[in-house]
Amino acid sequence: MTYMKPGKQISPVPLLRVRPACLAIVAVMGCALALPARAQFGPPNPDGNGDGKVTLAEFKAVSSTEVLRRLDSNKDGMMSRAEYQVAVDLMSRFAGASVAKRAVSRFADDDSNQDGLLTRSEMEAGAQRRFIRADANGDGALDKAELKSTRQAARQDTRG
Ligand SMILES: [Ca+2]
Ligand SMILES: [Ca+2]
Ligand SMILES: [Ca+2]
Repeated sequence: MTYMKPGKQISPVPLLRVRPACLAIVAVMGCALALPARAQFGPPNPDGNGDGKVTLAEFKAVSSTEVLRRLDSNKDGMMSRAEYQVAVDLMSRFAGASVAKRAVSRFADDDSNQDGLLTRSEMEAGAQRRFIRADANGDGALDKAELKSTRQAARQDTRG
């Protein structure tokens, strides 16, 4: 386990104050669907076509393409720990230390080759694992009930 200290905040990022906060949450999609703060920050809606269900494609899109678009500051197509830390700091501020800590461990989980960079495919693989876990009835889409239990599970998770 390589937790960074989520409570320790680096310098504020005024220009990025609100939008990365949304993104931050999207970056940890399991929690993302989960946070009450979601409405407050207005992150991208994972339900791309607005039909009330989130498909794997929609889920992957917000978890990789959208995350990279906002957090990949040096535009190398990968998210480094430092780039991610911006989001983690915001999460720590807006959503609490336990959510931020969870986000840090999620980065480590998704970084399969442990090189401190998340590639698009690592992010998508992580999103897919979380999606499959959340899709209780295995119909390939997350409906409201499934999103709700994911949310509850994430809360349980952040409590410990
Ligand atoms: Ca990058
Ligand atoms: Ca990696
Ligand atoms: Ca389902």
